[in-house]
Amino acid sequence: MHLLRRLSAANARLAASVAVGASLLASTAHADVPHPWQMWVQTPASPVAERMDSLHTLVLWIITIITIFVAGLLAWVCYRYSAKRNPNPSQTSHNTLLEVAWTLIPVLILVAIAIPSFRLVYFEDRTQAADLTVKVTAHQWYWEYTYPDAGGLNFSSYVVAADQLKPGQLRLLDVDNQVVVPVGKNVRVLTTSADVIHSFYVPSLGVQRYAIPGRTIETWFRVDRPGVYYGECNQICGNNHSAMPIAIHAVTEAEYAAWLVDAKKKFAANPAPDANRFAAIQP
Ligand SMILES: [Cu+2]
Repeated sequence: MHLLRRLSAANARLAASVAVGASLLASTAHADVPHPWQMWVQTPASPVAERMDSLHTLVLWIITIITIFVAGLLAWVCYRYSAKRNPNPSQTSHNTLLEVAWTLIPVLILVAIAIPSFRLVYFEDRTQAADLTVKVTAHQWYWEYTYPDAGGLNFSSYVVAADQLKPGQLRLLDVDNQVVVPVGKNVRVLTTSADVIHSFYVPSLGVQRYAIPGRTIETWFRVDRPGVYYGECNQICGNNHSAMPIAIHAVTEAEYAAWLVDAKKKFAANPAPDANRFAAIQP
C-alpha cells in the first residue's frame, strides 16, 4: 500500500509537469477508502485524524479492561455465591469504603477520558494559521465549493453516475469535480447549506461538520500525504443522501498552483450549479 501510494504520488508529479488535466486523471490514488470487511478506522491522514485515532485507541483499551473486569466479577459471583455453594447469604447492606470506591473510580476514569477528549474538540475546532479557505455549501444532492482566496473560484461537485464510471473510479465515492488542496497546508473549512441539514464528513482527514442553512461552521485539516481522500454526506438529507460523496485530492504546491490556473478558466465558463442536473444522474 505504501509503495502504491509512493508510486501514484510520483506518477502524479510526472503527469503534472506535462498537463494538469492529465495529472488529475493519472493520480486517482485511492489513498483512503473503506474496504470490504474493514474492521478498523481508515488510516489517519491529518493531524486531527491522528489524534482521533489515538483517542479511539485509548477509549477502546479502557472499555476493554472494564468489560473484562466486570464480566470476570460476574462469572466469579455466579460461581462462588450460587445457592449451592453459599446457602446462607450475607445480610450486608452498606460498605462505605466500597461505595466510595465504585463512585470515585468511575469518576476518575471519565475525567481521564474527558481531558484528551476536550483537548481534541478544541484542536479540531479551528486553525490559528490557515493557509487557504474552502467554503463548502451543501445542496440536495451535490456539494458546492468556493475558494475565497482564489478570487472566489466556485464549482459544484456531483457523484459520478454508475454507468459513467471510468476504470478505477469508485461507485458512489468518485465525483466529477474533486476538491483540490495542497499537501501540508492548513485548510480552513467553512460549511453551510442551501437547503436542508447535511454533514461534511471525510473520515481519514478527521473532518465532520454539519452543513446547516443560515449558519457557517468552521473546522480545518492538513493533509499529510498526496492522494485522494473520500467522504460522504453524513446526515440523512433526502432521497439521494447516499449519492453526495466527497473527494479531496491532495497534491503538491506546484500542482495546486497549476490546478488553480486551469480551474479558474474551466469553471468561469461553467454555468452556476444547477439543482435540476441531479435528475439526469442515475447513481
Ligand atoms: Cu446530504
